[in-house]
Amino acid sequence: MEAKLKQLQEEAIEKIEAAEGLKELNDIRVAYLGKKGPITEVLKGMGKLSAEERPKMGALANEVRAAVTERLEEKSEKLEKEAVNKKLASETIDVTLPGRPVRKGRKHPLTKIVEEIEDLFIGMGYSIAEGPEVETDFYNFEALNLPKGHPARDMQDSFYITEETLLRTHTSPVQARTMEMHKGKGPIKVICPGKVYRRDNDDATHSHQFMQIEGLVIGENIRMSDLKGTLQVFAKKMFGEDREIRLRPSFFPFTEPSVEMDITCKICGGKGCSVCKGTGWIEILGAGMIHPNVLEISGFDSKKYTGFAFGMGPERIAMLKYGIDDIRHFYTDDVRFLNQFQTQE
Ligand code: FA5
Repeated sequence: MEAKLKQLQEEAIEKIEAAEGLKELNDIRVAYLGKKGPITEVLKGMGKLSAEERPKMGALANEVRAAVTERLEEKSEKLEKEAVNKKLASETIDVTLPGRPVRKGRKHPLTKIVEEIEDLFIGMGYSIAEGPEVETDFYNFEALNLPKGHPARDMQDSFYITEETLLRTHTSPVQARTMEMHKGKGPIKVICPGKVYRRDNDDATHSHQFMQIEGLVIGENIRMSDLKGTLQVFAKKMFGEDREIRLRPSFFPFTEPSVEMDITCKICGGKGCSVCKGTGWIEILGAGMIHPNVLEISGFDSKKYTGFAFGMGPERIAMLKYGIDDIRHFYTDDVRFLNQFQTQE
């Protein structure tokens, strides 16, 4: 029996040494140490032994079990370590490989134009003011000298939400809100960029949703010449030093006098062509000196304070600057159009 046990030990250890995987090792454990294994079988014959030999054999059997178990554990640890090392080696990252290019989004041409205009005015000491797109009738019209029923309301076809609220038709309500916030005290020097909405039919130069940038300056002794000088600086910085401006009389209920500003046509240099409809000039914005009624409605003393305001459409400005022939390109997300602006960050 002793020889048999020793032989089983050698046999099991040989197999353990030769084992190549954890599963194989487990099979060996079950085969040799399990209830139906050969060691247990041998021990079952202990009953036939003498009382002296029985404890000796029992101790030997335990030694064999312990030796096999120890080897199994050692080998299992070794195989586990090897498996981990193999996995680590296979998952090593080669940091010298070139990375995959990430496709970067770019700013929309309209965003770029708005930011360019903002920067230009910030450079002249303006700050930025914003207001809600869903506006009250009061700020959109009444505070701007356009009481209910005023015929000039027809100049801006509106999307009404309720009797008293609408999608703002221009950025001028931000003027009114800013003035109200200043509680009758100047100076004020802001520009107000944002989206506006009108029930205009979409065509090459009109959109039912578009952007505007409003300018507002209030102080003591602000004159028409300040407005003209400001607009001249803006036009030359935006379109080039060689461009001239002209102011034409116009009408807005919130400014008096009111003007529209034209710049010389880039295509013909002022001689007249199809783009400027033969006039040599292209209209860019509306402006004027703030009407005393508007100053008073917003709490400013119109004897002490004067001011000017202007409102422009960045889409139209971008169209002129980049030679874009249809305003709808800004809103149809055609990447062939958008990609043309990728170099100008
Ligand atoms: C106004 O909206 C005035 N609030 C501007 C103003 C402000 C005047 C302060 C005086 C003092 P007007 O309706 O002309 O004015 O619009 C201003 C600019 O918005 C236009 O010059 C044009 O560039 C742009 N615009 C008007 N309607 C549309 C439209 N449907 N689609 C695209 N741009 C438009």
